[in-house]
Amino acid sequence: QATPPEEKVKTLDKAGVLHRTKIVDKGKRLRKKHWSASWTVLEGGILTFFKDSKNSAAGGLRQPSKLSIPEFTVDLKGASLTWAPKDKSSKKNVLELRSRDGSEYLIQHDSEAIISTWHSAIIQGIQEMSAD
Ligand code: I3S
Repeated sequence: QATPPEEKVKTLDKAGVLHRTKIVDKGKRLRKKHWSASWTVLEGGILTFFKDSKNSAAGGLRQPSKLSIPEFTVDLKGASLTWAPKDKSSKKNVLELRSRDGSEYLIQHDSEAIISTWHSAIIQGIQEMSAD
């Protein structure tokens, strides 16, 4: 008797305003860091950083605008996440996300509690997307 297929585990969804900067684009280190506070959404194993906007920096946890345009989308399948080493940034609470295509992002929030929930959620997303 065949066992029923396992139900797909839902990725933990999360959204909020984070500071982020892309530092490597597909293996190529970018010359300049551009930190910005932007609306960030984790949904279905994809992390989306929306374009910086006045609204996203000031709007707290509300979605800033229907017109927000994604700037970077990171497929968490095959990605890895670590706490960034001190030489990557002088800021506190910085996460380093590496995507499978060789891009790297730094993600930061002044609140250790908030960055920790993002750390857990992204790790969970990576595990779910990368499971067989
Ligand atoms: O890796 P860097 O160059 O020290 O990154 C800093 C710069 O991006 C800096 O911009 P200016 O070069 O325009 O000053 C930013 O203001 C800093 O925040 C960056 O360093 P941290 O340590 O904050 O990631």
